[in-house]
Amino acid sequence: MKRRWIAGSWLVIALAAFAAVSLTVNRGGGAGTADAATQYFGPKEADVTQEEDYKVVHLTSSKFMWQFRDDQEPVEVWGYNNQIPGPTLHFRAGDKVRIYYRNDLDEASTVHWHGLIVPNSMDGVGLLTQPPVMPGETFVYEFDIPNTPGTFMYHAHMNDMEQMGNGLAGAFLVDPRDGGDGGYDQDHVMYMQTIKGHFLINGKEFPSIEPYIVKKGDEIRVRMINVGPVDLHPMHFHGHFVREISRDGTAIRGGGGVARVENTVLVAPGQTIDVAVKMEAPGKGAWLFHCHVISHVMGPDGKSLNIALANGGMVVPVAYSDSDNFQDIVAALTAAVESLKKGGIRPGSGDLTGAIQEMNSSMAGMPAAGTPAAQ
Ligand SMILES: [Cu+2]
Repeated sequence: MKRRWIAGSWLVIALAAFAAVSLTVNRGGGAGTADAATQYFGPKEADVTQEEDYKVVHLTSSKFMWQFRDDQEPVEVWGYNNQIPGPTLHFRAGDKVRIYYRNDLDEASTVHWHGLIVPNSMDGVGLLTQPPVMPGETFVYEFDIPNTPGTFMYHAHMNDMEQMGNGLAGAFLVDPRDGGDGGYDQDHVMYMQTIKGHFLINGKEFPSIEPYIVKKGDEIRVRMINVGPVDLHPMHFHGHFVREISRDGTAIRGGGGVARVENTVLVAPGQTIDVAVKMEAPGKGAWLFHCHVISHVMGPDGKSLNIALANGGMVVPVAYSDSDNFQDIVAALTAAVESLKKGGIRPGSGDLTGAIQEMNSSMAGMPAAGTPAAQ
């Protein structure tokens, strides 16, 4: 079941966050209030049931219609359980899992558990480690989750270019056996995929990608996963440095050195990189976390990112809900999103001037150029 992205959702999410913050403040004595357990943000997780000692999930591959942006017509994709990406599989190290895979495509397929070391017969390479799962058939995968907590993926492993290229993949997360996992304030899955010329994060392109709503001092984890069959994505975070904490599910230990700290993280196809980010941007405000291959921040009709000209692609807005001007930020972004949804703004057209005027009025309360932002 896909989440419905409603018009003005930026406003809804942002104001909900703002309300939550206000609520905390109003309670009084908020200082020292313990944070809730890590909040998880990402694609919908698979439903898990129990059979004997096994945790059980069901995956069904099929073709269905999917909207990359809520203001565009749905297009046909191939995926698992009628969602892009497929449901996130989320287990603990040591779990015994049983995955019923049913193939409702009109061609053979299999599923590969990418990055997890499983018995060879469960590795999911069609015609090499198992017979192809034919249309209408079900194959049962069973294996123990290895003791390697981290971020992984799963994907089809037959006719790969077409099957993965149309969407047959998902995220696979493994928590430590004791369930404890770093104590981050937020845990985000940033699942990158290209389908039919659309550059997607969590199955959507900007402006239908959910923003990160943070507070100063938060530490967030972002689990970056690149499932695209071809493209590399240098993910660039304005205003923040990130610290790599894991690659391909393997924790990066200090080892006397310093963990890689950078501003742009290159994620290759088939790779996962987890980063931790301390949210301490100067003046709080709103920042972009986006792919720096500029053609990946364009829609299929070739308009590249400028907040007024944005036309899609791999852009995650990040906004501090405790900014003094948070309501102005929300208004400006909402105006930008709404103006581009009217069919896109073309440079040189009257639309652009009008849209920029509209945004300028929304940004009236934001710091003027040259004004040092308050910390
Ligand atoms: Cu990219």
